[in-house]
Amino acid sequence: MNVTALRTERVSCAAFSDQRPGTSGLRKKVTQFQKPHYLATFVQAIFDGVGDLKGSAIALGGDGRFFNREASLIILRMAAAHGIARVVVGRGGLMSTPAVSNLIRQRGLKGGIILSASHNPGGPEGDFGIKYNIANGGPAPESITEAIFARSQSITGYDILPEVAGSIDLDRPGLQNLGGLEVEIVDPVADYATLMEKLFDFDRMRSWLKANGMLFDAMHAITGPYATEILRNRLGASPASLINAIPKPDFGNHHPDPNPAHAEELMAAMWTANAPGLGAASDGDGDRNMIVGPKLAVSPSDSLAVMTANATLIPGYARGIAGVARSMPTSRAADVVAAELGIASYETPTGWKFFGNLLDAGRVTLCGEESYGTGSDHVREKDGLWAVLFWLNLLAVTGKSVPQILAEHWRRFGRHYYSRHDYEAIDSDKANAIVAALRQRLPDLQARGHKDWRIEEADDFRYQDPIDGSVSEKQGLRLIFSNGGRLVLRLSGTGTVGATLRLYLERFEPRNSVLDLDPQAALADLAACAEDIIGIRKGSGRNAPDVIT
Ligand code: VG1
Ligand code: CO
Repeated sequence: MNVTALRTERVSCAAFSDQRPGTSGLRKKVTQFQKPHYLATFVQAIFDGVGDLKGSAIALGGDGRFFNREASLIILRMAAAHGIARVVVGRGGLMSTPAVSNLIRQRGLKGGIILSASHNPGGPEGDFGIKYNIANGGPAPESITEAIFARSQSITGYDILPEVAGSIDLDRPGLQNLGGLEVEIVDPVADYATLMEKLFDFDRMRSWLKANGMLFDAMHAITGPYATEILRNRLGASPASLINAIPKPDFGNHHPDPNPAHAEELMAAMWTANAPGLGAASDGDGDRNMIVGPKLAVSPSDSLAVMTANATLIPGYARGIAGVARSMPTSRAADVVAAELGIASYETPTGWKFFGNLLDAGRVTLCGEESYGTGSDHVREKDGLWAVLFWLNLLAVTGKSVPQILAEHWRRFGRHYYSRHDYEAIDSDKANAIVAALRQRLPDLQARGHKDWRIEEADDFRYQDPIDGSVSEKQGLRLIFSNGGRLVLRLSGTGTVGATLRLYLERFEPRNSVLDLDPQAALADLAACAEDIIGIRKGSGRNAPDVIT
């Protein structure tokens, strides 16, 4: 090969002002990422911002959405130009977020790049995203994402191996060379499936599945091949128990978001008379999960609490768990369990990156978010299929149904009625004004309220990481009521159009009170109170939330 052709090319271009990573990486419309130099400048900012990647080995995988393949090839050419030694890539450029986390950890890689906008819609008109994970397998902490952003703002160009210098076949397993860079294409599923077999009792789960059946909705996203290997091949689930299991670049035109609003097909099936014992779904990149029983959708906050209470029944956690962490807006159901079990509990800002230090330090074993995310110290990301297998294992060892497990849990610990109301893609100025107005009024809100609802505390959540001491301010406005209720308001950091306001509502009922209400009915008073105090509808001009979960 011509030696000059291998020489890297320096492309000069201007910085883009909108490359600050949000809750989970940089997410924009595909059309934005397709603009000349847009992806490349951000990748260069990652390489420069992270700092010491030259000569190291990293992972690369994506959720298969539109632009995944093109982006993978650009990143490989840039990795070669930057002097990275090896990139381990999922076949086809595909790998779920938890599997990338596992790959980084198992292979001792320096870090990894994940191409995903997670639950956001895909396709040419949809969203794309990119994020960097560090050597522990978890999302880069704010210190690193801020360094990446700072670099993106001063960038004047990037280095890339010219296309004529060679190419990579993303579908061919094994080692290939690209201008001195070793590219190793691996099976995205095998190692992850092996890890799952170590944590769970596959024999009992197999028998349970045979008797009770399940329905898993992969939402045309990345978990299709994982579910096929684990649920069908290794656990013997019937072919009919997997739906939407073929990944598509546009997710079949659906929102790959596992919640009752978006997983319609699954919900309909679980509300029929002959519903299987377990229903479940996961999101675009495979880190979220929804658990559904016959005619009952498990609230993610309850799911975390149930897992915490029952962890020792699962082989991987039989020796007990160190503690549990939840993001601030997640209901406090897990805290009640932790207190009863005498284990530690932590409250962190929204986003998995805040759990990393607690997991690394061995302070917690389980973590969860209200946004259909649960995970453990087996990786450093939330993990959709892991959560489904956890529940499957729990059902198999207890012999109880999902509704029974929930009812017994509430009778033991009380129930946190919980809901999130999302007002999506509203005008950014209006959204910011609503948040700013509430923030300003926080000191005056003490003792204000509505009927039985009296505010006891009102603050702007500030988190100090107990391990490294780093501080994160303005992580959500909290109104805590004297009757144990709570309202939280925050702006989403994953949307790509306008601003999305999230209102989180929570009300606690002790063990001996009414535990079987419909959550929306149970929270109707609090919702009225929220409108009274915060005035989202008035301020945004919307009559109702776009999505209620
Ligand atoms: C949302 C969720 C948050 C989650 C994040 C990434 O963030 O609320 O809990 O960690 O998405 O999940 P936000 O800022 O829009 O509220 V995923 O599966 O989209 O990577
Ligand atoms: Co996700």
